[in-house]
Amino acid sequence: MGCKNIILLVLIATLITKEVLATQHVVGGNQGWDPSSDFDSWSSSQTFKVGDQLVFKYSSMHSVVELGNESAYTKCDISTSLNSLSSGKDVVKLDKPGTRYFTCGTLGHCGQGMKVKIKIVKGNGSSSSVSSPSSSPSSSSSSTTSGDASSASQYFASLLLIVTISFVTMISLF
Ligand SMILES: [Cu+2]
Repeated sequence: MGCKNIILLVLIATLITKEVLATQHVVGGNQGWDPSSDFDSWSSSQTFKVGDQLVFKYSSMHSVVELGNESAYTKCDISTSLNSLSSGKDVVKLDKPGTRYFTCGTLGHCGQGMKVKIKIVKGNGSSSSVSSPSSSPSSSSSSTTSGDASSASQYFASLLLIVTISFVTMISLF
């Protein structure tokens, strides 16, 4: 077996793994977490699944504040914040379906449009019946609980990759 075939196989395995594994969504795309980004059109261009991650990249003049509900989001009411981040490169795990609201903690930035609404759907196996808004997502904070289904598929994907790579390595040796 030639070297090219091995590279090809590893490439395919990597692609499969990427498909199954969680996606990282860089909030705002290339411009990142910045007032110049159009977050509404950015978020509507993405599909957020349970197990995916949001990545907020920004300069020190900004921060990330998670808001508890739609009305706080609409009114830019930061007093109800659930969580606040300020590292400049924050990763937020989307651990369950529902809607989450994020804005910038810097005075005035929310009003300038620096806010984003994230609708999270159940991952894997395009299940169309996802309980959308209605129920007020009051409690949605950290990322301690990992969705069983998504972590199982992640485990399977990693296993698949390891098996494929070792298989290819063995073939190339003999
Ligand atoms: Cu800001």
